[in-house]
Amino acid sequence: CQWVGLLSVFTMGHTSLEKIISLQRNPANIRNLCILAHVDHGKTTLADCLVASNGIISSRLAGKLRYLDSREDEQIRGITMKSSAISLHYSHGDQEYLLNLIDSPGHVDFSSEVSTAVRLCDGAVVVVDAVEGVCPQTQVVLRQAWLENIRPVLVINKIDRLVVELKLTSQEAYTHLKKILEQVNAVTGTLFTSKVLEERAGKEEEEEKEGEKSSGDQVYDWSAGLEEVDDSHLYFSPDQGNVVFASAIDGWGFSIQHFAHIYSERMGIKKEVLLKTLWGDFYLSMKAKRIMKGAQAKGKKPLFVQLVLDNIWSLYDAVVIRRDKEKVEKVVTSLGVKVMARDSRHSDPKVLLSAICSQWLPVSQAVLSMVCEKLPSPLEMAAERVEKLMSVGARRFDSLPEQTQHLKTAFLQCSSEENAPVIVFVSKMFAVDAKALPQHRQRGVLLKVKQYLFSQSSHQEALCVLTIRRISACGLLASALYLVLTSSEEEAKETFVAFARVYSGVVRKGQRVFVLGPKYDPAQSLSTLPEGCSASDDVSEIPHLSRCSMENLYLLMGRELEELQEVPAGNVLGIGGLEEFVLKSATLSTSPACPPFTPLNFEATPIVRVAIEPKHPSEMPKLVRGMRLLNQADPCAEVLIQETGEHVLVTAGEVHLQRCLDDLRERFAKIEISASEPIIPFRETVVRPPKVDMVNEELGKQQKVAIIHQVKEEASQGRSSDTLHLDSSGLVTLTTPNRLATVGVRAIPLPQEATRLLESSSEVIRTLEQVNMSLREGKSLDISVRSLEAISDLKAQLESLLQGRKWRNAVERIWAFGPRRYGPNILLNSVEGYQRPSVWQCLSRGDKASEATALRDFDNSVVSGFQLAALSGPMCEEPLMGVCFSVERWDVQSAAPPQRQDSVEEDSTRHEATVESNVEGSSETRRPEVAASSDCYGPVSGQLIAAVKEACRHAFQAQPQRLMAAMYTCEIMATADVLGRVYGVLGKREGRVLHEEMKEGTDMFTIKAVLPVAESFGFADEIRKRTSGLASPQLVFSHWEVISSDPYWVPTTEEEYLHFGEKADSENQALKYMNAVRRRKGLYVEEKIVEHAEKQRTLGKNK
Ligand SMILES: Nc1nc2c(ncn2[C@@H]2O[C@H](COP(=O)(O)OP(=O)(O)OP(=O)(O)O)[C@@H](O)[C@H]2O)c(=O)[nH]1
Ligand SMILES: [Mg+2]
Repeated sequence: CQWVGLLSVFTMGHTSLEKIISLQRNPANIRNLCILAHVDHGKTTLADCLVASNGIISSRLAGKLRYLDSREDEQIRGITMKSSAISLHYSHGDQEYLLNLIDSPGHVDFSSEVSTAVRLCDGAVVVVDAVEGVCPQTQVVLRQAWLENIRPVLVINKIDRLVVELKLTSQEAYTHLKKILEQVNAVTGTLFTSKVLEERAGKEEEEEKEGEKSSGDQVYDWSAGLEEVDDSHLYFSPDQGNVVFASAIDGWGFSIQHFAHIYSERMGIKKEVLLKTLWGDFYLSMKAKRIMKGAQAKGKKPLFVQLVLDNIWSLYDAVVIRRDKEKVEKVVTSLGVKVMARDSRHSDPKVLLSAICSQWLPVSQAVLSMVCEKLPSPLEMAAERVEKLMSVGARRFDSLPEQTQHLKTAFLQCSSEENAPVIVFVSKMFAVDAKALPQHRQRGVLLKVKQYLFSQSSHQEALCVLTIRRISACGLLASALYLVLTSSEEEAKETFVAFARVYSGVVRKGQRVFVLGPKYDPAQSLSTLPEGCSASDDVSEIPHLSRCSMENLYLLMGRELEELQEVPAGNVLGIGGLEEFVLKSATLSTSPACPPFTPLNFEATPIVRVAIEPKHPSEMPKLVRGMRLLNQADPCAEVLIQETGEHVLVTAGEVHLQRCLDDLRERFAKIEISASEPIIPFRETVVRPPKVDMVNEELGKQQKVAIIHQVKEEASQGRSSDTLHLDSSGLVTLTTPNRLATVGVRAIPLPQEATRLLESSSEVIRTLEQVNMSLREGKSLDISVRSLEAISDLKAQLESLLQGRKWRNAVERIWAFGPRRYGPNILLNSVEGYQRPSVWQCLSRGDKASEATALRDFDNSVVSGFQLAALSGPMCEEPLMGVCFSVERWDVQSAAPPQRQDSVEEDSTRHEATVESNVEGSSETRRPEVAASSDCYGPVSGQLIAAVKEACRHAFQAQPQRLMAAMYTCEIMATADVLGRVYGVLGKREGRVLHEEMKEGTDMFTIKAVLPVAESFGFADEIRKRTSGLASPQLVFSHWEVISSDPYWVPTTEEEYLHFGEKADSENQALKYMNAVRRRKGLYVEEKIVEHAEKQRTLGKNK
């Protein structure tokens, strides 16, 4: 027991647990921050320096250990995959601060981990590589920080590369740094402008409503708002104190405050003056003994170069480049730093360099001071942010119940009073080995020592040495080793710890709280729950509300956890014992009035799917359990069982996939598994008939006739029957088996831009559908001005994209979107004489005209049929995209006996509701009368659904069909000499280069390209190999693209025969993709496997 205490000293560095606990009680001095950047820009290295400042790791190892990358695969691959938190103590001025620091991954595949980190913070340290500058993920993280309303500060890292690698002069480096700052500010500038414009639009709308009567003609000033709003605090500028220049690997960093302080003492210039002039176009005039403006014009050295960069450059020159011993000694004495003999004798000059730099300009001090001064404390949370967190979806904050609105003050006060309501948000669940929990620490640590002792990896060796050194310092090595060797291997058990933050109140160990599901509605429950209901009362009847108790509370210390008894508001913490109640994220509160927080916004789209099987079929239950655990432990991975019974894992990309598989194998399932080739998603669509044939000959009239003829022929051969009819214009008419209803459907390709608009507006369409649903149920929903605006925007844009004769009035006639009611396909009502309420009815509420129209019976069956058709197309049962089904005929003959008529109709209205939620289930809800009237063919609604679905499929097939492929965009940075090879790899994989640009001041090129997802597997690896690791691409899902080749194409003209041969099966990419999908799904694949079978036949005979 004695040494458990000692070990806790080891994990906490030179700050005691008691100290941290006392700091947790003073929210004014707490900073919750995360480190964000593009991949490899040095986040974890920087975090190392900060961690070392607390003595948790030795400063000699800082930058090499990457302490917060605690997973083995993170160490091996050298990238962060999980965000992890650590609490640090820092004294700044006369104040003591508690910093809850979260390191996040930069690789696109793990951007969901960034979302989970950003949600819990008030500020962010954005790191930018001084050579690479602003990269795609830099923009993404800045946007994420912006969307969550957290304040960023900037660290320009890896400045050593400017000296050593690019060999820039200090003057050139200054120009380069200025450019980087401009780039970063350009990104925030765009975010800011769009927000101001949006807000202004919202405000105007409200004013318009109020002021409509008073003044009709207001002049519209487009620049108003932009000028009034003060935006200076948003931009990064060294004189604002929100920029640090650093080299994390060499352990130095500074803000200009630091140098202003030094030089004001040394040169007798006022600090304020230096602060304003150290960065910018100022120079020191020796003659006038003054600081003057206009360095550039006069060809003078800017102050920043003269007073700051030159010092650093000459240090690098002396220590690293020329290795001039005498000069080094001079510098060392002039800087007044002490260097140990073993450092100055070390063969690697970097050791000496970091020994000097970490004393002269310690990066931790620069960054942490900036954090304390510039980032807000939990007390300064903006009201705007609170409202955003509390109003889920389209709801307006002021439409929430009064008690709920009251909670806003609790957020803003961040109070730890006894009576303050507890509000906690869990942003992710992470798995820990049960032995690593502090309750079981003794054995856990020992096992770790054992792991280190027997590990081969060099990183771990370093850790091992470190650990042993610590332990032996405590005189414990012998006993530790003894225990290690005698302790038996036990099967490790995973437990989950919630990664959370307390927004209000004090969380106590064992406390009971409500768990609020994402769909929980406080308005509904407040009316049913008794007043003053607490989490110990029974709430089983309230939907989306449950209770749990927080079994254990932990302080997050990187790879270690420390047990806590209570945690006051404003802190980040770990909570144990929630795995039964929380899947991935949740809101916890003692008040049932608390609304669930808005869901995290994930930038990554899960797109790579694989089917997973255990090597030994008998281990299936273990796999299922493992996949469940994985699903809980990863914010972004999805686990599902397909209709085919396959267990499918959906991940954001290749690296993410690899990590998930490793996790399954080694932690969650602990069995051998095999994963299928990645399942590539496709979309099916129709296009306008081509004007030229495959050999680029214009299709003459004659040939067109031939094609139509062919279609007709097909129709008469197989597709047409007595209930199905296809006319030459592509209209498909189909009659239900009982001959009571006939539908006529035509498929029309949507213009590309319209498809893209629908695809990107799925959230808006979903809201629209929700509103329509509640209107149909007779309820009204309070939707926010912003959502209404988005809906009317969408409508206007669609109208402008659907122009021309055939789209006349089409937007008004939209019947539904699909699949799943929000997809990028449209069902159009072109039935003569059928006026149904518009899908846009929420925009014209109160308009009497729209209320007069009513739904026809079975309206919903038509929609359901369309949904089914859009969900899986006839080519290879993949979802449709960009198809408009225009229903031109819908006749219902009433052949049922007249006395039964009423009952059918009555029933049909009841059906509406059930079909809504469950298409297949509708047949079970039919009533006996209907069964009678619907004869042997089943219920009318079911028949109609099937008929519409079939009609849509046939109409689809009557048009030229195409596959659509998912595309990645990738940005590759490569040096000039490997450029050719990058192009080679791209070309081989059907990639297309969009543009190529040279990064100014470097010899690097940035290439932006698109690449089909289907061709992307192994792409990153191949590029890395072919360029010896110099280029590394980041693949981000971008859009869907039509594959131009026709999978059903066969040559019809003489030229085509000549060109492609009779079978034309040589190079049809689309056909290849289509058949691969069909084969995977077990569908019939039409292809000749044996071409010339004679030989085989003879073989057979000879037997
Ligand atoms: N030259 C130089 N290299 C650095 C510096 N900081 C970090 N590096 C190197 O950059 C590489 C990436 O560093 P990490 O700290 O792992 O980067 P990261 O941002 O955490 O990367 P991810 O977490 O994978 O996004 C490592 O090889 C570091 O040694 C620096 O200041 N100068
Ligand atoms: Mg990292």
